[in-house]
Amino acid sequence: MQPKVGVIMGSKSDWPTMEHAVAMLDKLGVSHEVRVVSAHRTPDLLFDYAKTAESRGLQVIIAGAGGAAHLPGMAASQTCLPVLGVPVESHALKGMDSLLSIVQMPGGVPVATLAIGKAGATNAGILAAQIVALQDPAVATALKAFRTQQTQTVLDNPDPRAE
Ligand code: RP5
Repeated sequence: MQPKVGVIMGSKSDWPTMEHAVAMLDKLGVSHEVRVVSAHRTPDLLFDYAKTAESRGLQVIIAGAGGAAHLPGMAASQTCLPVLGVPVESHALKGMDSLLSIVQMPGGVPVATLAIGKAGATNAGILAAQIVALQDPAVATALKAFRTQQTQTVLDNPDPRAE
């Protein structure tokens, strides 16, 4: 199926975080592709990927990176597609460096920045599905079912001490 979401990350070492975004896309039935694209190790590949994303049928890009995390911002500079940035938790600064690198875009080239780590990657997958759902009724239905089930799970388990 033609991918609607592109999931890119700066390094293979980002995968344990970014796999949570992909898991949500799988769960919600959103077609996607996954690539390692590094802003500083493969800059030409990054430019080519972002420049051709829209013409290849992508509707959203999820970009995860850690440290001096310029991947989401550089991707956003080369496309008008929405770019969702996931700050990957770094060893030295626990992802604060990644978060600030991604969130502090100068006005004019936005990156929608998620939380650090697993929660951010999970929410990036859900948010990408919400964007795709604007034009895809099957994904909209899957999203509503996911939210309903999530609510029901909390309501069904009111006692935090229960196994
Ligand atoms: C960034 O540098 C990547 O996104 C990764 O989070 C970080 C470390 O990369 P590796 O040295 O593990 O390849 O570009």
